[in-house]
Amino acid sequence: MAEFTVVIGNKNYSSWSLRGWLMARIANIDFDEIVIPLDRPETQAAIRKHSPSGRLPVLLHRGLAVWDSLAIAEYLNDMKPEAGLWPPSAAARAHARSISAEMHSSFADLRNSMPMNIRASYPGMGMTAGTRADIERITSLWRDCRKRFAGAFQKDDGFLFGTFGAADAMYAPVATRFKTYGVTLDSDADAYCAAVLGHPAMKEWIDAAEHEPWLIDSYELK
Ligand SMILES: N[C@@H](CCC(=O)N[C@@H](CS)C(=O)NCC(=O)O)C(=O)O
Repeated sequence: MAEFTVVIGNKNYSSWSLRGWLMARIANIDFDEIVIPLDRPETQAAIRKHSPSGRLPVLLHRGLAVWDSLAIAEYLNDMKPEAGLWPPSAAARAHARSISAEMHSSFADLRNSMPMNIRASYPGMGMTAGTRADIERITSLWRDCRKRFAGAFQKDDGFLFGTFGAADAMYAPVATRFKTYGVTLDSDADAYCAAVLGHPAMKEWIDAAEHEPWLIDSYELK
């Protein structure tokens, strides 16, 4: 049994689970994974065995439960400060935490109109005025980040602060949504999404999502 456990929902549909799981991968911890299929009669009881909020993801470590994606990022950063979940300068860390908190608390139109569904292809669907405004804000904050911070550190692998970190994990489900819904992007946003979707941990998650047996009818657009 590994020292850590990450409890998640369906890899195809659960965007918050993807964020928490990526944080664990970035922290380079050895972890067991428990997948609880969402939207079933037994789902809530199964989640509440691990997570007091009734929400996933939750990270379990030595009798401690850490629920919520951002709390998981901070706990893993405490446990593994050398992993680079957050960037190396205070200014960049403040910026990374600001955009991560913004993702956590905003973009309801994008989230509601374009729910994460990795294996689906719904080009043109879900585009409302509100979704368009969310996409503009997100792509402009990505551009600003790359311009100000990506080249400032030792390595630039195409991510927001150079190397793949917690802020990228927070926006990773947005990159999958842009693919699912065929959102046309400028070249900067397109290159950033390609970097995210091409990261080995993302490729592993996407492959698992594509092979998951569960279909949640209410999450599929008609
Ligand atoms: N703010 C939370 C959101 C977690 C969340 O909403 N998770 C959803 C799955 S994506 C959930 O657990 N839903 C419970 C259910 O469907 O019963 C976080 O950042 O982790």
